[in-house]
Amino acid sequence: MSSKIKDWLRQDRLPHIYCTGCGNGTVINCTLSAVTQMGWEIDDTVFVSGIGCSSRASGYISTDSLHTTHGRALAFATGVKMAKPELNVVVFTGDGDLSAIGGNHFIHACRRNIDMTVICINNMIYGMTGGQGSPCTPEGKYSTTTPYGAHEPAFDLAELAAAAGANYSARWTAYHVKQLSDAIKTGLEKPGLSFIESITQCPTSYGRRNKLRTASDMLEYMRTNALLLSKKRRMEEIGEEIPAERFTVGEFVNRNKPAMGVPK
Ligand SMILES: Cc1ncc(C[n+]2csc(CCOP(=O)(O)OP(=O)(O)O)c2C)c(N)n1
Ligand code: SF4
Repeated sequence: MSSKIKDWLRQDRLPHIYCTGCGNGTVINCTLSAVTQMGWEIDDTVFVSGIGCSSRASGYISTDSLHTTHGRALAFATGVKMAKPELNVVVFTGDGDLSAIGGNHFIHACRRNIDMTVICINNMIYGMTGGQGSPCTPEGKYSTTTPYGAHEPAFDLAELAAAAGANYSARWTAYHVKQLSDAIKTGLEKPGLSFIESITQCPTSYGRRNKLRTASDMLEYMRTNALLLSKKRRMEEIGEEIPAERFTVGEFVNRNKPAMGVPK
């Protein structure tokens, strides 16, 4: 870790609460790598999050930060941006925080295209509260509330952000460290709402119920099943069947529509 990234970490909050093998640290590291490349100042940057393991991330960063109520990170972040557009606003959120209790805020923050970067750590589960199914639990997968396998189709958050109006939307995983850091940096540079989703391992609440007990099992799962968006589109064109287990990664949208909260 470069000393510049260390400067952005709140050393007095360590050790962190995360379980052994949790992927949240990787996403924090990718984010701070992108932030330091931007040359941003700590005093000009605010991190906002809701509630959940992933949302604890804002507390480990040495900027001013808001660890808010469950599902309301984007509402608080919108308030910060509207009051002080000159600040850089970055949001950490979980799949439950963002797309279950916070789903409506997500859609409307994208529709308004508010100038912030939203990083969703999607571990496909409610991690902090013991492994309940979330709107992102893939069909057929096990959780404490889907003991026979999830029956409902999962949300595709990156597609949702693009459809709702965000200027930038990308999905990678905690295995794709370089691509994830680059996508976050593109998001930080982009005026308007940037959404970056990272599929991330939670061996404790998701892995152990889905035959992926260790972090390396889960990283191997991501490596094998991530399908580049461009490749998926080619497969669809030629009518090739896409196995249910596979999920798309890449850039879903990158455009420059008018945005709210962009500093003048
Ligand atoms: C209004 C409200 N409802 C429920 C909770 C309990 N709660 C805390 S964290 C959490 C789920 C977190 O899941 P997710 O956002 O996916 O984050 P993760 O812990 O998986 O990173 C829930 C339901 C709460 N704190 N507040
Ligand atoms: S429960 Fe899952 S997401 Fe939460 S700290 Fe443990 S491994 Fe990470």
